[in-house]
Amino acid sequence: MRTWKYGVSLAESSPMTAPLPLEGNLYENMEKAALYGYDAVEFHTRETFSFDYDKIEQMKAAGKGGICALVTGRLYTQGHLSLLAEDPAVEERAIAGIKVYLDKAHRLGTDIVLGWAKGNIPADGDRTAHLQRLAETLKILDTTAGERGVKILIEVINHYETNLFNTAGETLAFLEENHLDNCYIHLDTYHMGMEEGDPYEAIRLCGDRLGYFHVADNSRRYPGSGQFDFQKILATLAEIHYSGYVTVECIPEPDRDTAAQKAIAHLKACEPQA
Ligand code: LER
Ligand code: MN
Repeated sequence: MRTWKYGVSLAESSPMTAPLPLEGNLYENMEKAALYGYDAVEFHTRETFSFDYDKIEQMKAAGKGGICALVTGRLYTQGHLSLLAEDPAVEERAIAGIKVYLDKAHRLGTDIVLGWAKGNIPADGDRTAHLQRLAETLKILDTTAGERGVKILIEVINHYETNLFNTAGETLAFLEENHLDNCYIHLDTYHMGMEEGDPYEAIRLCGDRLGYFHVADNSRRYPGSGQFDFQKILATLAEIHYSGYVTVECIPEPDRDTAAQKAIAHLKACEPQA
């Protein structure tokens, strides 16, 4: 029987409006997540965060969870850096920042999520030229990721939040055309609900290029609180032999602990039998 790997999102500090169920100290939350039945936490942090690598190793060995991904979004939201920045000095600092995440992910034995930190194409910008520049930048990072044995998980995000990589098809074509072999697709049920005509076909389209998967229900509250069919979603992931993490990234309502606990209970109840 296949085993599912579940993660839950965490930041040291996060408002109740953000879709991160857990908040606070990394190590305490790794332990809490493990207690709730998760295999790991996804950590949203700055590239400067100082990890206690020995402690994390000890916790992993003791079955007290691990880290399933480092999320780079704060490089953009707090550091105001992005790979598509118009100012070359800002772009350089963004590349350097992502390389620091890659180094840390390598030491932790995990992967990195690249979403907002890729940036946006300016409203009056030449789309083809910007995509070409992003491809060249990602090629550099793809090489570093390969050397570190780390995957770059490129999140497909709805068009209200970003103006590129809004669908699985668009993102897959970009990765394939540019031979970005260490970059993988990261889908999120919340964004798929807005952008994909058929979310199950989107999963099938990604196939073995699907590297990571976020789950929230249609209102972005915990899976099981709304209309999405998680039995069918997990069955489709099983169909493509997806072996990565299924990570809960949902609004912490009615409260953080209830959201995290109800989410995993629902996902486990939806796992395909046999
Ligand atoms: C991040 O994983 C995400 O899904 C974005 O919508 C930012 O919240
Ligand atoms: Mn997401």
